[in-house]
Amino acid sequence: MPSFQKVPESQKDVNLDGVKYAPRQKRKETGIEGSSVSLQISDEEQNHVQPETMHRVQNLDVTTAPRNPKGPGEYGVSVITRPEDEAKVKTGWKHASFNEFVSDMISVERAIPDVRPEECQDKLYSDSLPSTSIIICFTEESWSTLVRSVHSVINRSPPQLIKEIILVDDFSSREYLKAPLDKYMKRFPQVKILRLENREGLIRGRLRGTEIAQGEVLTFLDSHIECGVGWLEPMLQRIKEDRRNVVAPMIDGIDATKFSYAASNLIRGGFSWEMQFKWKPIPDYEMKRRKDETWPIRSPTMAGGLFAIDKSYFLEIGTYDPGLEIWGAENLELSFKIWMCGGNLEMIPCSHVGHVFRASQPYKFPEGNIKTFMRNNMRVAEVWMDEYKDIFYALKPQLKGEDYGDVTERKELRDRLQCHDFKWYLQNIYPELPIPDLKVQARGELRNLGKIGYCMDTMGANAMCAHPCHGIGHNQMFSFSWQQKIWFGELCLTSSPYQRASIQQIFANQCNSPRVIHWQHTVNGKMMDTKTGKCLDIGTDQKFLILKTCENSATQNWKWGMYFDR
Ligand code: UD2
Ligand code: MN
Repeated sequence: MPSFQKVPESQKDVNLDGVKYAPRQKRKETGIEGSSVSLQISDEEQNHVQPETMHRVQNLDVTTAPRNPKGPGEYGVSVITRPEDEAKVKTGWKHASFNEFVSDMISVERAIPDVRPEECQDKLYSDSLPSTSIIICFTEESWSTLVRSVHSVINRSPPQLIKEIILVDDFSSREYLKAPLDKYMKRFPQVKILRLENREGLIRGRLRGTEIAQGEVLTFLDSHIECGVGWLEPMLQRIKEDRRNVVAPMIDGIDATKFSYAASNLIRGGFSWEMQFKWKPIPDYEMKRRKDETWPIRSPTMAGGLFAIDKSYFLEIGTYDPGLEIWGAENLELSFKIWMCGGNLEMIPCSHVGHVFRASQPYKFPEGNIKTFMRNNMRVAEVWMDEYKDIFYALKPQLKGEDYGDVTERKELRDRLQCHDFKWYLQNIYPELPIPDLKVQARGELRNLGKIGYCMDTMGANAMCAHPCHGIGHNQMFSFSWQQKIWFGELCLTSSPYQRASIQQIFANQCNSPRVIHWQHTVNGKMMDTKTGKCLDIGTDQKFLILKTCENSATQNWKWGMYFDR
C-alpha cells in the first residue's frame, strides 16, 4: 500500500470556498498491489518545500484486487441466479425484501467500481480531519448485507479517522444477529454492539448510539450499504471547514434483485407537499454556483440514512425529535432544522456510498406503517412548517384531528434556536418547489352528476379519467383554488399540448405551464375553461375527460367534495 505523498504548498490552488486542489500531475503506476496509483513528486521538488498538512485520498481500497476476481458480484456486476434456485431466491426475498440469496453469494469484501468524478483524485484533504463514530442502526437485517456494510467501512476508511463503529441492534429477534454476530465482530476491536432492550425504531436507535459515541463527528449509515473508495475524507473535510456543514454522500444504487452497483445520477433531495422525500434534478442556479464536478451540492433535504454531522452541532440543534417512531420523517425534520437554524446541508460528489433500495421493509411496524409515518409527518409539519402545514393537511384530509402527541418541547427548541421561518426556507433554499394556492374554493373529489358514482381520477398517469369514486383521496384528490387552478399534488390541470387536436384532453402538468387552465365553476355546476369557454365533460370513450362545447348535458355537471368561502 503506497503511503500518501506530501503536496508542496506552492502547487496548491485555493478556491473561494476554501476547498483546496492540487494541480493535475502526471501519474505513474507504482506497480504496488496491481491497480494502485499514486502521485510521484521528484526529490528536487520535495527538498525545498515544507511538508504540507494536506493530502489526497489514500488508496485504501484493499478490495480492488479481490481474492476471487471472478466471484459473483465482484466489481459490482449483476448476479444472475439459476432457474433451479428459484425456491431459495423466493425464501430470501421474503426474509429480506431484497434478493438475500444473491447477497449471500457475494463476498462480504467484494470490489465495487470507483464512480467518483475524475477530479476527485486531485483534491486535497487535511491531515488532521476530525475522527468519527460510525453509527449503524439495524433491525432484522440480513447477515451478508450487514457484515458487508461493516467490512466496506473498515476497508475503505483511514483507520485513524474511525473512532469506533457502533452497531445498534434495534431489538432484532433473529438468532444469527445475537451471539454469532458478537463472535464475528470480535475481529474488529473498533466495533461495538449496542443492544436495545425494546424496539425503539431507527430514530431513537440512532440517538442511543449518539449517547455513547466518542468521535467528534457522527456518521450514520444504513445496514445494507457499501462505502466507496475515498468516501469518508471529503465529508469530514467539509465538517472541519465548518461544523455547521452537514454532509451526505452521493447514494449509489445496489439493485435489490441482482446486487449490481450503479452510480447515482447528479440529483439532490427535495420533498412533495405530501411530505414524501423526492430526488430532484439540480437546478441551474445551483449548477452555476459550483465551480467543478467536485463541489458540494446544496440540497434542500437529505434522504436520511447516510450522512455525517459534527456531534456537538447535532446536540446543539436538538438532535432528532425523540417522539418520532420507527421510521420516517426524521430526514425532513433534520433537513428543515439544519437550513432554518443556520446550518448548511450538502451532498458531496467525491463521496459515494451504495445502498440497497427496496420497495418494502422486512421488519414490522408495531402500529402499522401508514399510521406511524403519518404521525411522524404531522409532528414535523406542526413544528416546522408554519402556515404551510395547511397544504400538507389539505392533501391528507384524513389526518384532521388525528393524534400526533405533544410537540411543545420541539416548538420551544425552535424558538430557542431562533430559526428562520418556513417561508424563508421555501424562498431561499427550495425556490423551485411550487406552492399550491393556499386559499381554495373547493377540494376533494370531483363527482360527475351525469355518470353517477364516477369521479375525476388521474389513474396514476397524467391524463384525467372518469373512474368510480372511492372516497379515499389519492388519485381523486384535487383542490380548486381561488386563483382558478385545479391542483393535483404539485401539478395543475392543463389542456392538451396539441393545439389542433379535435379532442381536448385534460392533463396534470407543471403549474407554470402556459397550458394551465383557469376554471370557473358556473352556477349550474359546470367546470368551464375561462379562455376557450369550453366545459369539462367525459369523452365518448366513457373514460378520458375532455373540454367540449358547453351544452345542457348532465355529464358536464360536477360537484366538489367540499366548498369553502373566500
Ligand atoms: C430511508 C433512509 C433511512 C431513513 C428512512 C426514513 C436512505 C438510504 N435510507 O429509508 O435511513 O432515513 O428513509 O426514516 O436514505 N431500522 C431500525 N429500526 C426500525 C426500522 C429501521 O433499526 O424500526 C434500520 C434498518 O435496519 C435500516 C435503517 O434503519 O438499517 C433504515 O431503514 P430502511 O433501510 O428500511 O429505510 P430506507 O432505506 O427505506
Ligand atoms: Mn435502507
